[in-house]
Amino acid sequence: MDDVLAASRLRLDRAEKLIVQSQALIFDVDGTLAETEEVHRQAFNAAFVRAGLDWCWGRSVYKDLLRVTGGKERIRAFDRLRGGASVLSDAEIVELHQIKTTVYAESIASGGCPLRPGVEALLSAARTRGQRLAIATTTSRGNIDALLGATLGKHWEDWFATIVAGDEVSKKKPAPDVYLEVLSRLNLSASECLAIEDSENGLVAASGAGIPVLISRSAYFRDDDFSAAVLAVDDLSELAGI
Ligand code: XBP
Ligand code: MG
Repeated sequence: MDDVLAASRLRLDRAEKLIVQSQALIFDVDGTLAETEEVHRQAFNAAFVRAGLDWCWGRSVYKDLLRVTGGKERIRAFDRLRGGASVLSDAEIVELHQIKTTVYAESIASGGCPLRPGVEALLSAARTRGQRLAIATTTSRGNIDALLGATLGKHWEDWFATIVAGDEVSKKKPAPDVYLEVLSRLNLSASECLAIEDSENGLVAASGAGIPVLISRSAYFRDDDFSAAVLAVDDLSELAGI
């Protein structure tokens, strides 16, 4: 028991050092900054209705589908999973995803999803310490704008040194591309940064780029394997004392 306590104390100490001493904190968006995945799921379902498809993703199906990162890729994976011939062409997937993005962004912009506990406090504390902030996400650029405009205000972009969204890199998470692009734009090495993520896909992506990872567990990814993370917390308010 003493060994377990000592090990968790060590993890917490390392996480605290990384939070305070890193040159930059790099944040995932979905699940990390806000519990957005339910809003995404409902937006997908609304888009299916508008497109005349008889698809409906319940929570359990969506949990499995979340293994596929990116909305367009998720739609394509579901279409293939159903067996038989694919219903949708690439162009139709892009169109369907555009409807989903509009529904999602409208819902988020109307204040439908607050930041998770401890998020704004960590962002503000990092700015006060002179650390740079960045975003490395799979989601579309307009969705980040909708979420952070509604929560941090219209000057939210001033908070971040750089923002890299899913369609700006060739491979989405769990590939490391989005994190490698952030490092290159920040002109920092991986060990000078800390990534804050909520999913195993995100952990693999950031770790693949060599960046240490702090996990803030979210609703859909609570049971993922986070053993490679520096620390996993239930939400960032657990670190409020730092
Ligand atoms: C988030 C995602 C996103 C959203 C949908 O992954 O996988 O695809 O579910 O966003 P992460 P889009 O948090 O690891 O970045 O529909 O805009 O692609
Ligand atoms: Mg996430």
